[in-house]
Amino acid sequence: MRNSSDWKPTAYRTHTIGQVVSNGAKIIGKEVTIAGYAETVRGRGAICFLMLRDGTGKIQAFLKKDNMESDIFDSMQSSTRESTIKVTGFVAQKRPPKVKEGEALPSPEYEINVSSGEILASSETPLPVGVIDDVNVGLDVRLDNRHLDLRRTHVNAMFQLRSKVLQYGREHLIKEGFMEMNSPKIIASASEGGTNLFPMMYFDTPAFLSQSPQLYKQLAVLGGLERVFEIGPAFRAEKHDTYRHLNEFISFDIEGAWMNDEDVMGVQERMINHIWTCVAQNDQNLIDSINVYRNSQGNDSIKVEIPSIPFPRIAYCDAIEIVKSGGAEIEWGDDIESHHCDIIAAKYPGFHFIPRWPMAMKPFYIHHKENEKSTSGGQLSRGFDLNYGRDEMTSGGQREHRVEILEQNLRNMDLNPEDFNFYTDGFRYGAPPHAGWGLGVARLLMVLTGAGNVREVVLFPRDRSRVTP
Ligand code: AMO
Repeated sequence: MRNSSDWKPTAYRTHTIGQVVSNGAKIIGKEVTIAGYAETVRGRGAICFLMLRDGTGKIQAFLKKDNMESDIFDSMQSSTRESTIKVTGFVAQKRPPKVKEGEALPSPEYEINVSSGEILASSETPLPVGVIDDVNVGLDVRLDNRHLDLRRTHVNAMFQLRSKVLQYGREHLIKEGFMEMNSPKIIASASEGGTNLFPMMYFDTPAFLSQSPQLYKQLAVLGGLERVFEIGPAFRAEKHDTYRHLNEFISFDIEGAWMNDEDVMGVQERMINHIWTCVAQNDQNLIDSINVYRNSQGNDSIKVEIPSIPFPRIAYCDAIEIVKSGGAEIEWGDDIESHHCDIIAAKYPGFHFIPRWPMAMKPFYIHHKENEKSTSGGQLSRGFDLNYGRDEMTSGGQREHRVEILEQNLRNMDLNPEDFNFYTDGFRYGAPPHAGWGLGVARLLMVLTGAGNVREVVLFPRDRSRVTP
């Protein structure tokens, strides 16, 4: 439940339910108007108890036919669960429960003695997804009815945590001198390879949905914005159907001038450490809500363990050796796949960086690693990943800032430099060395919340089989 101590009255309520619950002693006897969802409707004859819930708390509303217009009473008494209801009444202390002799009384609870009210919108029955009952429905049904699924306490807590993670991340980057930017989402050429693009028509011209803010965050830095970040959608027409891939995801990107790969890895680990520290300090109530649900399903509680920094760095070449010694088949130049990551994670269970990937495996904008080749003579790069367990969280690296090399990289990857003039032109008039990364927000949230699927932490996911709601 959200802390609403500073929320102002609105057209529909004088107080949030949270304000009444936490200030009951001060406002006892006072008339208030609150509004919420009818979680339960009980009582027969001339009395009725409504349990009302808003985003900030729950409170019992007590209705007596003698105290109000009888048709309003009747409509409230026959209202359906989850209908939205506004009531006006007096704050009263609930009768304390009976306790055994010698036992301390629990702290007082409050209720509303209702004098008038209104049903704002009735709920249909039955509910396709139970809000307080533990009805077993699959993820697909939940996503089809996300508007109701979200009313469940632990699901709501997940999305509050998501908002907090972005807030703490932003906060940290701003403190380190980064400023927020927005790049276009309709673009003319690919940044991350041409096969994953969603094509579209931009009036009479073919265009694409953006795969990444990559080229634009670099242009912003070349232009003198020095340190930028962006939290925005990226679209990939990948035919993956996994727990960690979506076709639209939120990418949390940074780019900084006068920085190399190691510098921006530092920014990333400090940011993640800050996010975890803030969640541990401020949001244990959200973690508790998630744990109540997890425990009810027979799962262990999650704990917010603040990752110490620096995170381990396992150079790509060493990672390959670890995987080999774990018995899996892999060669220098191969991708490190999930089952390989399991072997590495057995040794490095928390966040860990994998720097210095082979140049040939990285996009054209990545800078090569000077004076360092693999034992097999392959060119290394200043590109890195951040992993947790079997999942990649982030890719990043230092960027090539010399236009001749950049154009050669494009040609090496069978791309036409002319298609990238809008980008390479940015490098023709002096370019600072720079570096950055892109972090998948949903993947980070999976680590924090223990979710086993990115769809749990994305409000309205887009995958191969879902474009609604
Ligand atoms: P990359 O393509 O590795 O790098 O993406 C960065 C991070 O975004 C997340 N991610 C995804 N999340 C969900 N569904 C997907 N289909 C998906 N694809 C990627 C991952 C990944 O690590 N321009 C570079 C970043 C940079 O160098 O600054 C880029 O986009 O967590």
